[in-house]
Amino acid sequence: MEVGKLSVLLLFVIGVGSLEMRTWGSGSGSSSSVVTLDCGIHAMTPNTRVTIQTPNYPNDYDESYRCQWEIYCNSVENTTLTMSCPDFELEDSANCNADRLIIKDHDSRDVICGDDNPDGTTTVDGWMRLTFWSNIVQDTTAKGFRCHIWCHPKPGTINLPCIC
Ligand SMILES: *[C@@H]1O[C@H](CO)[C@@H](O)[C@H](O)[C@H]1NC(C)=O
Ligand SMILES: [Ca+2]
Repeated sequence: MEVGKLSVLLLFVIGVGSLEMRTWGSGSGSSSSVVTLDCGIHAMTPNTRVTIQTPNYPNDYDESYRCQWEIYCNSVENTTLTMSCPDFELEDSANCNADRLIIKDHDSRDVICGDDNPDGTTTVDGWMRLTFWSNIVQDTTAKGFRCHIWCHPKPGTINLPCIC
């Protein structure tokens, strides 16, 4: 894809994301006042944080649910992302074959479940992709998670303003 088309697509996704966020914030009557990211692609800047959580949190998440969050911090090469998760509880299973969270950065890929809290996980640069997946078996869900993701500048680097 051409860079121009890609940035238009990115802006569109970010635009739709923030629109839905506002709709949720005003209409859902949720007990939580925390603004959380919708599934999709999100851009952020150094020294800020975003929050993701499972649907219905702190009540149990749904069966057969998938959500992927792709997060970019500008500039990607001069930043890292660190997860801070006050709460993490997924259905536990061998090899996380049931419900799982997949955490991917440009260096590695981790699959976690149960109470294997990813708190403190730090990426190699300012990009990560988180995929939450609950299985279709009509049985176990759990409370799920809420995680904050902080973007920090790498020491000794300069973060140029985002050109997007
Ligand atoms: C990253 O940091 C280096 C070193 O400070 C700087 O020269 C470079 O321009 C920065 N790159 C971006 C894209 O911000
Ligand atoms: Ca399950």
